[in-house]
Order: sequence, then structure tokens, then C-alpha cells
Amino acid sequence: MIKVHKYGPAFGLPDASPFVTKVETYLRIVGEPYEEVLTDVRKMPRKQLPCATIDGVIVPDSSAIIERLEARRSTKLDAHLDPKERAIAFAFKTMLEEHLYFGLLYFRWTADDGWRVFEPGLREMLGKLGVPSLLRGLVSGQARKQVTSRHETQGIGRKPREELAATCKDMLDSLSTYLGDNPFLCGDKPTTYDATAYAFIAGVLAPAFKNEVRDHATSKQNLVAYDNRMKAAYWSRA
Ligand SMILES: N[C@@H](CCC(=O)N[C@@H](CS)C(=O)NCC(=O)O)C(=O)O
Repeated sequence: MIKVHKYGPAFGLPDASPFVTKVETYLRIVGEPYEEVLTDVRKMPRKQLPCATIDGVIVPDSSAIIERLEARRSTKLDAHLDPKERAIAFAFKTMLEEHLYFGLLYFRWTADDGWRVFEPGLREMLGKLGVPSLLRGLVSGQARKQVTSRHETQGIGRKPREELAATCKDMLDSLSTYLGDNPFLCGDKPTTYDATAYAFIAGVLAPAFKNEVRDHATSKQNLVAYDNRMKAAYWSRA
């Protein structure tokens, strides 16, 4: 059985990390059973999660995990996409994972309103990993500094909040336009790209984090409907 190494469910989401949710959503789309393993990120090869144990080998990186699992399947999830559809879907995936992601980090880890919600969840996760309660504040404070430096290095985190939020809203607008009335990101059938799209749409819409980007996402009816459809199709069972 495939093992997914993860942070753990938080804020009403399957995992605190959208990249973990992406891998789990993919496994649910293809109907592959898996075991969830709450893992200390520091013990993983690249000090990041998700990782998956596949055939006894630990594979880091959500895209590498999905590629490896797809390689084992006789029918590929994306087989029906033509090269142009694939190129556009890949560009959207990259936008969400390499740009919107850093905006999400800002709203959870750096902005004081998000941190007030995020920190208690983080402390709970640290507790489940065995970090003594007296140390949890210190560890979460250090992690906050590290994460803030990640999105500042990427660049989006150096923008003033209003400009940063506008950048995130632009990305959601283009995602909403591309999705249109399709049941799935690329049309009538799910693809690997839906794993990313769902992970990020669910992450932005999480009711725990009330901010201007979430408000914008909730105004996009097709994004909300997509979130509900994907939840019902793939996340209604444990
Ligand atoms: N490219 C990686 C990104 C994974 C990633 O950024 N994971 C974050 C959580 S969302 C992490 O573990 N960060 C810890 C760190 O970088 O120190 C993937 O697709 O799996």
C-alpha cells in the first residue's frame, strides 16, 4: 500500500499543505488506496512534505509522486488531452504551485490576522509530532520567520498587502475563466491537473481564513461549485 507522508488535517482541509492535498486528491481520483502517515518534515529527504513511500522507496515532491504513479498505470489520466490542452493546464498548475502558493503562505503565516488562526493549528500539529508544549511557541515562531523569508525571496511577499492580494485575485480570475462551466479543469474528465486545482481552490476557500482573497474566490460561483463537486466526488469518504 502506498504511504503518503503528511502534516495532517487542519483548518477543515485534508492537510495543512496544498501539495499533500494534491497527492491525496490524485490518489482518490484514480481510486488507489493509500495510508496516511503523519510525519516530521525534518526526517524527510528534502525536508519538505509531501513524500510518498511507493514500493518501499521514499519519493519526495508532489509532481514526482504523481508522475511515478502515473507511469505504473496502463491508462493515463491525461491521455485524452492534446498537446495544447496539456500545455495550458501545465501553465495553470505552475501558476498555482509556484505563485499563488506564496500568496497563500503570506495570508496564513505572515499577515497577523491569518497567523492568529494558523498558529494554534500549527501548535496542535507540533503536539501530535511529540514536540513538548513548552517548545511549541518557539518552534512555531522560528517556522514563521523561515516561511516569511520564503515568500519574500520568491518576491510576492515583498508587495504591500493590497498589491499582493490583487495579484492573487488576478490568478483566481484567470483560473475561473479557464474553468468556465466545465466539470473539471480541462473539460468533462478529471486529469492530474485537477489534483492541483482542487488543492489550491480548497485552500483559498477554507472558511477558517477570512481575508480579501477568500472573499474574492467566494464571489466566483464556478470556483465554489468546483470545490463542492470535487469534495463530493473525492472527499466524501474518509
Ligand atoms: N515542490 C514541492 C513543494 C512542497 C512544499 O513546498 N512543501 C511545504 C509545505 S506546503 C514544506 O514542506 N515546506 C517546508 C520547508 O520548505 O521547510 C512539492 O510539489 O511537493
